[in-house]
Amino acid sequence: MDPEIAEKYASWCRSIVVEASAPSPLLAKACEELVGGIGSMLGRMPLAGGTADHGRCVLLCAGNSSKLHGVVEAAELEALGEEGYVLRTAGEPGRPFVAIAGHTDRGALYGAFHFLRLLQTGQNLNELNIIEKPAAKLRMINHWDNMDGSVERGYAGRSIFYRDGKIVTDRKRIHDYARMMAAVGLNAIAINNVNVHETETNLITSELLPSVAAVADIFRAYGVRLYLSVNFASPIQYGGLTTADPLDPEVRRFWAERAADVYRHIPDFGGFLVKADSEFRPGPFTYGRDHADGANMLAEALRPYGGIVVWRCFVYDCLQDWRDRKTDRARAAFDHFRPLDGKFADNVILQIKNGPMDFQVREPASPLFGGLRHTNQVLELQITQEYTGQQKHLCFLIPQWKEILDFDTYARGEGSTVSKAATGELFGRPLGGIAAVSNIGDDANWTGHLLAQANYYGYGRLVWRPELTAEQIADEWTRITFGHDPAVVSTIRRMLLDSWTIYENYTSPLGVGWMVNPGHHYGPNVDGYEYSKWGTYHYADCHGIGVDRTVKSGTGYTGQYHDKVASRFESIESCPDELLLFFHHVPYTHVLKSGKTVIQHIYDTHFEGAEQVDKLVDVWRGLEGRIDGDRYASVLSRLQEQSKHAKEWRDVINSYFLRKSGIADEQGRTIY
Ligand code: BDP
Repeated sequence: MDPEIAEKYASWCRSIVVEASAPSPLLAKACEELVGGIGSMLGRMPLAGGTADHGRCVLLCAGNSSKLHGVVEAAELEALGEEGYVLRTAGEPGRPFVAIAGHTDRGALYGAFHFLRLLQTGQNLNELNIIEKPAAKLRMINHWDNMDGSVERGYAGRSIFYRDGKIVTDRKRIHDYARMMAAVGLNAIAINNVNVHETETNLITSELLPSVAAVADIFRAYGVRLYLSVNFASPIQYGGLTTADPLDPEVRRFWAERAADVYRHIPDFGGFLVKADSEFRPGPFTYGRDHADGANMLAEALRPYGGIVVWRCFVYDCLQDWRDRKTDRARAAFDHFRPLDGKFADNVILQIKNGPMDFQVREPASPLFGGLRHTNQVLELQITQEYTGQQKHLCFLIPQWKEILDFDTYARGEGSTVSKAATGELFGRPLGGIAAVSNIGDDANWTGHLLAQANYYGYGRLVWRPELTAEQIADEWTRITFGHDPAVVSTIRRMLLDSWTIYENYTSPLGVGWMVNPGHHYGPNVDGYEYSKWGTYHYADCHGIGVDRTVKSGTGYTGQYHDKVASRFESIESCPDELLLFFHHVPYTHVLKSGKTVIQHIYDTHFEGAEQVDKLVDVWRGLEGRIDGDRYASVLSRLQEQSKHAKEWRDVINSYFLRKSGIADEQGRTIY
């Protein structure tokens, strides 16, 4: 830190004064974080305790306090709700202080982290007046961690939670992780894979609940609630029953008992997360019941304790080949859940993936946003880079998420964004929020690719304040992580901001998706999913490519959107280029809005994308000596791998389309 700024900060931060009506563990943590954070940044430990009567200080308050008199009024505090805070510079001349005030201790904790962020990003403290509260109530992380220690779609080492069928006993990493979640404003975590494997995941049994409770304690200390993924067939598995039929009284009794047991161990348990009737997971369909029956049964079991059911909408028949074009995997979530709108209990939230397929590099927003009016919903994003380079490639996902959040569904006229639908604001729903699949593991730097940390960080920041720009988030993360050297900041910020476009350039073109190796989903394989049953096709032949999802001649998917959106996607003229092949089957000679033909666009973007990655390597090399050697080397080696791999992508895709179309590259470049 610049010594002059450090000196200024030190003058404010000599002591932390804590004010609360009652002692609170969360407030104690907030104070601990301030002391530790300030101490490590300034090299001088502030004094915790003391009074605000001597010189400058930081005043940390939960609830009303006489010290806030004339600084933050009671009504203003109350308006902050459960999680908001005020950061304000106040006090008499000669005795000024910075107030960090929440209506609750949780608000004060988030305020403390915000204060630390101000120091990390070099802000002036003299005239602070910041008032914040989160846009989304539920700000959740889903872990796809398995109890054998593996992580489904994990690219950053092994699970921090499990080893050999048990919860780890050394929980230091979990503790650090809880701090990290709170630092970016997250408040909920599901700690096990949505694919709850029968034989090993028995976290809701009396045997394992004590260790689950110990993990819940760690998260609670930082304001994070614990959730568990459950297997819909648990009554058969652990209950000795022969059915999991949601309307069966014995099944209902089983779940009521499990819920009671869970809450005996974890009184503030969040609830269950459920993947049912999807990709071989059991569900209500087996018993001729629908998903409202299934979700409501669990909701009833959790209701006495204030728990909720987070029920996933990622439901489709993965064994259905729809080459007859009568069905379409993209349609599945809407077709299943729209008819059930209004039938879910009020403690059920439907968790909807951002797009209708599955976390591809580019998809339109799911039509369920704006399509469900009487149902709580939560947006599901994927931080882990399953289809976006698996944390070997650089892909900063905030711009992608922003496009989704800002997508206008027109459900209630202009301005009916996905963000408002997910938070519950659009239809006045009591529950709502955003969930995302974690990208962390036990790698020392958490995320494998160091720069992939920016996705986790940015996720937290964005769900707190969706109006933050990708630029702001990239800038913040870079400064917090690497300091303020202007060359470092501008280089890394630019790399992050360009990376999604670069990745898209050399991978699946124009929204068509899926040209990856089946199974592990890393690397190019143009026809890998073209002749299988997963419903993920591009229909390339010698004439053209793309999926006709129009009402007029295709699968009718466009009709799931509200009129204004539907007609934009339905017509080739108004469909945005970047989604053209998601919605339309066109000849290779079709001319895009950019003026290029589809085939030339494919060639150009693939050559360009691979070159752009080479440039990323070059600009990163320019930072040698400006950042520490370890981090420099670790990012460099990932970028070098990306550069090699981007060329493989380029060559596989370009040669495939050259052979399919028989149309040469206008620029005569070599295509292998
Ligand atoms: C897909 C993943 C698969 C997950 C599934 C899901 O490939 O591993 O189980 O999503 O979200 O993206 O349930």
